[in-house]
Amino acid sequence: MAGNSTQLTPKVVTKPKVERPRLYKVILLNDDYTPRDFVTMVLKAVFRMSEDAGRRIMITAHQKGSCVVTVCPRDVAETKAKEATDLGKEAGFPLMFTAEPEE
Ligand code: TYC
Repeated sequence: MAGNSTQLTPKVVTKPKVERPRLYKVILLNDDYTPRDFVTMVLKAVFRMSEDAGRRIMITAHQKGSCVVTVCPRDVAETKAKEATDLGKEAGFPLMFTAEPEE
């Protein structure tokens, strides 16, 4: 037989680990000053929600202190949280959205 045609089977097969990018939650925080209709309007404008969905999230934050608005990649979460917070600031309200990693 010409050459060495022995087939070697590797003993250890390493499976490449593909890490999923971590997702971030955008959280709406309650305050005592921002009007309810304004909060709902911001949710509709920034997070493309229906009136109904926006109102339900606003009421949940109002009653419980905070509410998860959406879960998405970090850059989107941070950009939207800032956009939404800035709309409140421009109108003179202390409306606050934060972005934090999911567990
Ligand atoms: N608590 C506010 C009020 O009574 C309304 C409000 C709801 C503000 C949710 C912020 O995230 C919020 N006018």
